[in-house]
Amino acid sequence: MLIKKDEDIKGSEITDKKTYLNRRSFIRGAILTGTVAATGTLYRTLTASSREASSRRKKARSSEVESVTGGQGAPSGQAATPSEYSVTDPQTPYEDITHYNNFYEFSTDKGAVADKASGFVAKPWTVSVEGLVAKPRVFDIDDLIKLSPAEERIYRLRCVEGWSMIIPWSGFSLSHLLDQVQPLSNAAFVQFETLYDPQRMPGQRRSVLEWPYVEGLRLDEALHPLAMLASGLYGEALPPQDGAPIRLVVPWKYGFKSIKSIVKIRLVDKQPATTWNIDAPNEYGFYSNVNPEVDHPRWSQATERRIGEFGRRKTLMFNGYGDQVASLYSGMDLRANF
Ligand SMILES: Nc1nc2c(c(=O)[nH]1)N[C@H]1C(S)=C(S)[C@@H](COP(=O)(O)O)O[C@H]1N2
Ligand SMILES: [Mo]
Repeated sequence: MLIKKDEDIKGSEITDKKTYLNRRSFIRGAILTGTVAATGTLYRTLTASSREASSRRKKARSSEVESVTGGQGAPSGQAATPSEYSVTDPQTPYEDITHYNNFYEFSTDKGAVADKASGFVAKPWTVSVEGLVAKPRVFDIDDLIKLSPAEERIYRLRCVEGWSMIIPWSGFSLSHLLDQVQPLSNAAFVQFETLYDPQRMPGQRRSVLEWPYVEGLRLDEALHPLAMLASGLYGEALPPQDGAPIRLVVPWKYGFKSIKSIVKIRLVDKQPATTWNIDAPNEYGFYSNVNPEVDHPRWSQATERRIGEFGRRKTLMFNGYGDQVASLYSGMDLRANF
């Protein structure tokens, strides 16, 4: 049967089989058209996007200069200082980054997320930082974004499904926010929560996942300078489909750890529940570090498809960030703690 072809499932579904079949019977008629639409979008962007992308890039570069002086007081994380953490791989075109998305709150079809999310207004917006902290605080998004100067960081993003992109985010290390609230000595983990609002996020009207989407990090992972709060992309405010107005980016872990549209950050003493682990604990662990040696139960993680490239490339341990992050896991069995 066409829709069960290995290639189709591998490239388009992170969901486990149970949910997949469930959902398929729920929207039986729609899934084939969805697959075709997604593929069409991808091919179109591969051929038509390079000109637009390079003009975006130029624009991104010129806004580095403007944003240092504060710009127009725009609420976005305009790209600013280039970062020492950037990789030099060629950047994925803006069109692909914004039209090939996983954001189940809007759609399970990567090619449809941008359209479904286009009316999403990420304002007003607050982020509550709470739990085991000395100074809990509800931040207005405009204040949060100004906590630390925006840096442009070009990071690899490796989805657990086996594709990857190179994305120029703007924002700053999550540690700057955590410093503000002063974690208590018994805080050991950080839990993150996405907005729950089925009116504005129509995908939440279906139980494809347990809502709201939640994620978590160990506190030392969260304090690692590579763990980033991003509010911009290519020097512009984050578009809804990429997690407006603010999202986490943890480049050494599979993409689903990089939770979008965050409204709550909670410091806790025990390892928190995480959405994909709740959904399929045998497939998605709490750590979810990119690891080419530990396969997903249903596919290999040894290689990946870089969006915009043909063929596959080797997946790197910790997504290529091993020099920076491997010490966080010294002495741990990364097969048991997948
Ligand atoms: N709230 C929320 N965050 C999410 C997701 C989601 O469905 N909901 N998908 C994750 C997955 S699987 C990936 S690969 C990345 C994709 O980010 P991008 O669309 O900006 O490339 O977002 C992650 N964050
Ligand atoms: Mo993903």
